[in-house]
Amino acid sequence: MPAPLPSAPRIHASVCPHDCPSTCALEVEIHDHPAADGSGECGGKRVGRVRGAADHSYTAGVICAKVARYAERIHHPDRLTQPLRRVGAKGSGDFAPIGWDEALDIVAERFTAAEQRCGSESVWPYFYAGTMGLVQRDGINRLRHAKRYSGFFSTICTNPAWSGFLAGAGRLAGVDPREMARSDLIVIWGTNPVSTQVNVMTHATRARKERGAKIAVVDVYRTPSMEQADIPLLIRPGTDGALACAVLHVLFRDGLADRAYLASHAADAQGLEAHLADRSPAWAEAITGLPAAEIEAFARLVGQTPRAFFRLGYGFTRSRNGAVNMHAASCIPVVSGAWQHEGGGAFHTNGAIYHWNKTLIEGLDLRDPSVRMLDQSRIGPILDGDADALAGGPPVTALLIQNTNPMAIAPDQTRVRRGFARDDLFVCVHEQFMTDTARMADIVLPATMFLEHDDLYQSGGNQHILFGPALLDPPGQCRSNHAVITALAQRLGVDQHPGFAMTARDLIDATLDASGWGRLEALEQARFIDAQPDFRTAHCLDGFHWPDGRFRLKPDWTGLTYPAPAQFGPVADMPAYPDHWAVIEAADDDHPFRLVTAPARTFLNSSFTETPGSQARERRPTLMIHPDDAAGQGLADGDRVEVANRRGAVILHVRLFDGLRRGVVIAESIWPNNAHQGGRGINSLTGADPVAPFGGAAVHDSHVRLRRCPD
Ligand SMILES: Nc1nc2c(c(=O)[nH]1)N[C@H]1C(S)=C(S)[C@@H](COP(=O)(O)OP(=O)(O)OC[C@H]3O[C@@H](n4cnc5c(=O)[nH]c(N)nc54)[C@H](O)[C@@H]3O)O[C@H]1N2
Ligand SMILES: Nc1nc2c(c(=O)[nH]1)N[C@H]1C(S)=C(S)[C@@H](COP(=O)(O)OP(=O)(O)OC[C@H]3O[C@@H](n4cnc5c(=O)[nH]c(N)nc54)[C@H](O)[C@@H]3O)O[C@H]1N2
Ligand code: SF4
Ligand SMILES: [Mo]
Repeated sequence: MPAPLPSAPRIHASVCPHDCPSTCALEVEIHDHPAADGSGECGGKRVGRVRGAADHSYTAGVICAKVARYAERIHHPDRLTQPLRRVGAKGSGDFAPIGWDEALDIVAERFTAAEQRCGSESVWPYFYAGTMGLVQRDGINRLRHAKRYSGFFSTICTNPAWSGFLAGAGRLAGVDPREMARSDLIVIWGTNPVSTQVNVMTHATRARKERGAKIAVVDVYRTPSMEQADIPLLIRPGTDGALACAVLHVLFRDGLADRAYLASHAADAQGLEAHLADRSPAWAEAITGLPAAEIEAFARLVGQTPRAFFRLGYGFTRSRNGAVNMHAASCIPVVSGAWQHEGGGAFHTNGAIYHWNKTLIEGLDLRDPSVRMLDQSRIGPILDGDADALAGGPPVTALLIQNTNPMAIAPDQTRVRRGFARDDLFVCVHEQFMTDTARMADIVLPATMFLEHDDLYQSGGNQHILFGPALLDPPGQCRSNHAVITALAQRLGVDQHPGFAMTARDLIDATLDASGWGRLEALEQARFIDAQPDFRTAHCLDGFHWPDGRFRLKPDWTGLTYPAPAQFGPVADMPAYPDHWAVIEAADDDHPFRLVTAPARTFLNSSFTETPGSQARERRPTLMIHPDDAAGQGLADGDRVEVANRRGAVILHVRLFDGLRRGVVIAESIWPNNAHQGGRGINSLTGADPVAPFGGAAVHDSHVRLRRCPD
């Protein structure tokens, strides 16, 4: 008897939970699946197609291919569905199923034992943005504050970018990104939106179609975004400060600086002009590799286009001079005066517009500021016992990990591995898949996916607040992060905080209310809140976010106090004005190449590396190299090559590619370790030394040498 056809799918509103600035509003098809026994009964609900919401003004019906295929991920046969206990050696992958109660009891016992031995700071809750939902991502902080466990400086992604933007504008907000559609020049700087946040292209290409706008892309290789650009600006990694200085030089030199605007809206314009006198396009050509004539032409177009929109990404800040480069680029639309015009100005992120009160979610009322904070990016040195990275406190002997995969994505993997392999370290990983990190755990707990739990989302790359409801029963025994945190708080005797007694829904409702965004019911009805500030505010017409309202062309780096309470790295050496700060890991005789580990189009960090659609597209870990460089190294297309520096070595396959400057190589990332021959992943090559002024990982700033592997 043929199996009955699935019933017609129902469409439900949801939100993409992944770590992507777009935070797309989704429409998810869900249908009844026939039972496997052929009885004609319903065998559970399944996800069908996932689309972008057409009536959401930023998503505008468009999402990326990897999320459109989400059925592959949520119904993946390799999903973790039961708690596991390690029975073999660390990292062996030998686990046996156990019950939830037993698993949670073990975790609570081991955390208590760690605390009794070396104090509460020896336990480190370690989490990141695998889900961007405020309840499921940040609730772990409530447990941390209640128990006075070590704090978590989340540096890895945003700190160089945010501090660079803040140093000038004073606030993490910018012009409405939908205004790109009303621009005449869109400068996509150090981001590859075709791969990493597709909706930027929706609005930028609309401007091109409707107004004849030009699109410029600044990157270090010919990305899919640069392929679509009218003005490709191909530079060497870590040299954006030099490009920005030369553009500013031309603006001042050629009478294209808006001096009236500078007089009312900026500080230190005269000092900047004098400083730039010898930062000419020829000077910048020598540093960036971009011909001076191309810099001149771009600078003149910027100076002559009032509606010039600078979409500043993260990629160009993942270098040791990243904060300086972000600040330098952000000075351009100030000096040209573009900020005053509709369709002009700058946008990096909208983090500041949401004014959340997260006291209930994070237990901020329990926070003790004297408890030590540990730097996310330095997990390698921290687990490896580095006294400086441990901030003078006890060793970390217990980890609780949610929403992140540090055994693949954190820099300085040689030390990360050594740390995770320690016999005296207890590790609990709450995950959806058996990731590289879960494989190193003592206890693995199975986690829900976004369609299986309730959560609240904000968009960094646009201006919306959205609710993502639980639409499906979780497979097997999966539990949400909120459920795990609450169960651990009970076992550890710290569940008095009201946040532990509430459901995720109640936490969302109360947080919306406390933050001035109304109640959950209203959000559910409306599906999303457009939180865009008005035009005057967004364009800083009445001033930037400093007491005197003036954009800081000469930033006070040591005076910044956000995004972290403490500064790291060589802050005192940061240049006073925009400049090329030569702290990058320059090529040398032993390491003639500079490596950038840009994102792969159908992976999201290390997520989606498990889905067949993404694996088929990305094929295998690859090194893109200029054909002339390859010839010089005796490398041919398809050869295996060992890429190495003092931190480690990785084996990749060569792909000849002429869309980059000589001496630059690209490895689109982040593959699981075991996808590489030898089991070493790309972050074996990247450094964990902190980026000034607030830490971060310079994952696009490594020098390497190449050696052809014998056949
Ligand atoms: N498909 C996909 N989408 C993603 C991700 C992913 O891994 N894959 N990651 C997500 C996350 S966590 C984030 S934070 C965002 C980040 O998204 P982006 O802001 O786009 O930042 P990156 O992904 O680091 O890099 C973007 C581009 O920066 C370029 N780049 C590197 N160094 C330099 C430089 O020195 N100068 C210039 N001008 N360009 C440089 C890289 O070549 C790359 O093309 O994307 C999110 N979206
Ligand atoms: N070489 C190199 N390294 C990089 C980067 C780079 O460009 N190059 N990019 C850096 C950047 S920008 C970032 S943000 C980091 C990101 O690195 P990660 O934070 O590790 O991001 P993902 O690899 O996406 O891992 C998220 C994990 O969370 C899990 N997860 C998702 N939702 C949930 C949930 O609800 N509950 C639980 N318990 N787990 C969940 C997923 O299964 C996934 O394994 O990587 C950084 N590392
Ligand atoms: S573009 Fe980003 S936010 Fe949108 S569906 Fe893809 S990963 Fe999610
Ligand atoms: Mo990120």
